[in-house]
Amino acid sequence: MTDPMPSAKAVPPVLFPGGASAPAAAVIIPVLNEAASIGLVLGEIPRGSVRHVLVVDNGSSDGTPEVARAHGATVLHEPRRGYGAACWRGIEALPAETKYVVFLDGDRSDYPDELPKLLQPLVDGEADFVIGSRARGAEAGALLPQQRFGNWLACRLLKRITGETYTDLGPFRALTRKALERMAMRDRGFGWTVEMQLKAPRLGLRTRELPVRYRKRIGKSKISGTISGSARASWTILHTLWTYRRFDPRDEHPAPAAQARGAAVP
Ligand SMILES: Nc1nc2c(ncn2[C@@H]2O[C@H](COP(=O)(O)OP(=O)(O)OP(=O)(O)O)[C@@H](O)[C@H]2O)c(=O)[nH]1
Ligand SMILES: [Mg+2]
Repeated sequence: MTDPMPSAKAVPPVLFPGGASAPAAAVIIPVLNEAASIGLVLGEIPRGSVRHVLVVDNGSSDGTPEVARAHGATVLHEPRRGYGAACWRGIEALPAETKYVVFLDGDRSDYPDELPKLLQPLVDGEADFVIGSRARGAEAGALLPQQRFGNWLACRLLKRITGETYTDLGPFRALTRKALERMAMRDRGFGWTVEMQLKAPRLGLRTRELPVRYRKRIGKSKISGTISGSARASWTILHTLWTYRRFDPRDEHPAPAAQARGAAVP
């Protein structure tokens, strides 16, 4: 069985600008060809809100890593394609001091200036897991109809399976490192967000949804903007729900067949 939370790797991440006196938080940003947006995303992370920003690249061909590095991020490379694979690589490289972990997309759909709002309940010890919900804060056209439907369906199924009420599977989210360790994340594709939301109530985590704004992405859509991408993401989400429907932290982890499937993105 894989180590659920490998220890920090030998290469220490660089301190993000203004991070010296920030809470012990690290941001993980999975990216694939986001050169047009990643600099803006990094520039909009409020200075002093986090210590480290780890941008995890899957072999971008447009110079994304160079732009990220120039904007103060630590850049990591992950050879296995997939959103979850990139997130996992970031987890593997978390500095030992990290207590809070934030996930954020690199396409500038989210508003990084809302990061302190998501972190606050963790820092105050009032929540273990904070999800940015776009249900009410998305500008027109930012969430495509198929995304809205997919989120609605997944949230209904989550309610049925776990009893927990969610309004979104938003990628902008924050959790304590302890909560993340207990989740022992397995999905390496787009089942990542739903796996977290299914496991959280079963683990007895204190989850809070906070409204966040959401805008149209910069650059080329890789998932929800294409029919094949949407179909693959939907399949992965449903498969992940099915795989973990009986998840019980007291049992051994089920081995999901979909772990690597659905991870590949064109
Ligand atoms: N490292 C890595 N990052 C990825 C991969 N696929 C997507 N991403 C990144 O994950 C984030 C979310 O992907 P998006 O393409 O924005 O997915 P989405 O928001 O569902 O849909 P669109 O914005 O319409 O494409 C972005 O920062 C992408 O660059 C991948 O295979 N590897
Ligand atoms: Mg996006």
